[in-house]
Amino acid sequence: MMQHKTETKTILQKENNFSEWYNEILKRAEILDIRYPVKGVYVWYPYGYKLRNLIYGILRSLLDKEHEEVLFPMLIPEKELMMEKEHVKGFEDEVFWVTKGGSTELDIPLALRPTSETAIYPVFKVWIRSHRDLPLRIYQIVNTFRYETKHTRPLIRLREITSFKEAHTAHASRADAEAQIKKAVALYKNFFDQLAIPYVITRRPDWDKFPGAEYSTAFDALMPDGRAMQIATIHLLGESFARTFDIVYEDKDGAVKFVNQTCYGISERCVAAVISVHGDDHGLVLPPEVAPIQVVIVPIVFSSEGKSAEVEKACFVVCEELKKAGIRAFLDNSDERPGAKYYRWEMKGVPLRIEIGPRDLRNNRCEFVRRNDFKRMQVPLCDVVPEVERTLKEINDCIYERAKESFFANIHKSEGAMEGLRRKGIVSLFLCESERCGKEVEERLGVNVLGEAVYEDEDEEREKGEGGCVICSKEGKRVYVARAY
Ligand code: PR8
Repeated sequence: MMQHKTETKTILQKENNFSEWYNEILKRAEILDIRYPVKGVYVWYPYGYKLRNLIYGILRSLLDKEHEEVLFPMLIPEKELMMEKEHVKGFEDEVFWVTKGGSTELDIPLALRPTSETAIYPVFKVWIRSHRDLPLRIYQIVNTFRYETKHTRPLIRLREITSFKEAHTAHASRADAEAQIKKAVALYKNFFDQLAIPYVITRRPDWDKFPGAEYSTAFDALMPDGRAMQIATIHLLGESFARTFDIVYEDKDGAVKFVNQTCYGISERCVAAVISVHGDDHGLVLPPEVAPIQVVIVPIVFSSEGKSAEVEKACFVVCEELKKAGIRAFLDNSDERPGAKYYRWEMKGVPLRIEIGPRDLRNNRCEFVRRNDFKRMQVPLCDVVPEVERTLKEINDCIYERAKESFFANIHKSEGAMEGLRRKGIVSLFLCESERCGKEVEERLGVNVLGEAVYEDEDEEREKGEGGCVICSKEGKRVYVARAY
C-alpha cells in the first residue's frame, strides 16, 4: 500500500492505486469486513450498513410512489427456475443449489435465487385475473446468490448480493410496458442524481441483454481507474415470461391476453459507486444526504488546559441544536487528541466538522471545516443551524460538480480507426449491429461494448450520427465502449 506519513495520519493514494485504496477504505472507514471465510461473501459493519440504509432509503422513497414492496422466498424449485429457456441459459452456470435437508436428499433440488423472475411470475399467474389488476408494480430488496466465476470484489462482484433491489411490473400492453421502462429510467436518474453519481445510459447490444429480455437498458458509472461499472439495469421482458408462466388477464372486451412485463434492478454497487467516485486520499467523501453523520463537533482543548467545561458545554449545545433541526450531528468528546479525531471522521467521510475552542468561545463563534476541500470558515454561534444547512447543500453541489468534471473529462469521441484507442474511460465509436464486429472490438481493445446512448437529450445530440463500422466499414451507429467491471 502506498502510504505517506504525515503528522497525525496516514494518507492513502487513490490515483493510480485504486484497487488497494478501495479495499483499504472499506476496512478503515468500517464499511465492509472482508474476512468472512466464503469467497465473494462479506459482512457489513454498522457504519457501512447505516450508509447502505440511507442510500436505500432514497431508493425506497422513489419506488414507494408507484410500487408496492413484497417479499418472496429465497428458494426456487428446479422446475420453475428451468422453465424460461433463455433465462436458464443465462443463469445455469451461476446457480447455487440446495440438494439436501439434513442428510436426506431433497426430491426437488432448490435453487438459491440468482434473481427472482422464476419465483415471482408463477405467483403473478394467480394474482393477475383481469385488466383491473394491471398495472401490477412490485419490488423487493433481498439477498440473491450468483456463483460468479470472474474475480469477486466487495460490493461490486458478489456471490451473495445482500441488497438486490428488484422491481417487477406487469402491464396490459406493450406500450404500457415501454412507458414503464421510461419511468424506471427517470427514477434511476433521480436516484443517482441524488447520490451525485454521473452516468451514461445505453441500450445494451443484443448479445449482452438480460437472459429472457427483449432489450436491456443500463446505467454505467465511471470508476477512478477509468473502468465503467454497470450500476443499474432495466429490462423489457415483453411477453416471453408471460407465455412461459401463462400470465394472462381478461381484457375489457372479454378477450384473454398475455401481460407485458418489465423488470429492473440495482445492487450494492450503488454504494461502491458512492465510495469510489467521491472518496479521496483521506478516505470517504459522502454526499450529506447519505452521510450517517453529517456534522461532527470536536472540542478543541489543549493538553495543558485539560478539559474545559465551557467548551464542552458549548459543543453540547451546538450538537443538540443541530439534532433538533433534523441534522445528523455527533459530538466527539472522547479523550483522543483532536488530530486523531480529525483523521477518524475524515476517513468516515463526515461532510462537515465544527471545531470549538476557548478562543472561539470568547468570540462567540466556531469554525467549520468542509470535508470535500478542507475549506475553513468562522461562523457566529447564533447562526450555526442555518449555516450548517447552507454549507451541507454547498458541499453536495461541490462534490457533484467535481464528479461530473472528472466524468466528462474521461468520455472520448473517436472519429476514425481503432488504433490509439486504448484510453482510460469511455470511448464512443462507430459500430455495426453484428455480434461478430462487436466481439472483435471487445477483444482487440480489451473493452466491453456498452451500447448506444439512450434517453439523455444532450448525449443524444452529441453522440448522434452514423458512420462506418470500425471493423467492417458497413453502416454503423455511435456506441460507447469501455473497460468494465
Ligand atoms: C436482473 N432481474 O437480475 P441484472 N454483484 C453485485 N452486483 C451485481 C452482481 C454481482 N454479482 N450481478 C449483478 N449486479 C433483473 C433486474 C430483476 C431485476 C447488479 O438484472 O442481472 C448490476 O448492477 O442486470 C446489475 O445491473 C443489477 O445488479 C441487476 O442485475
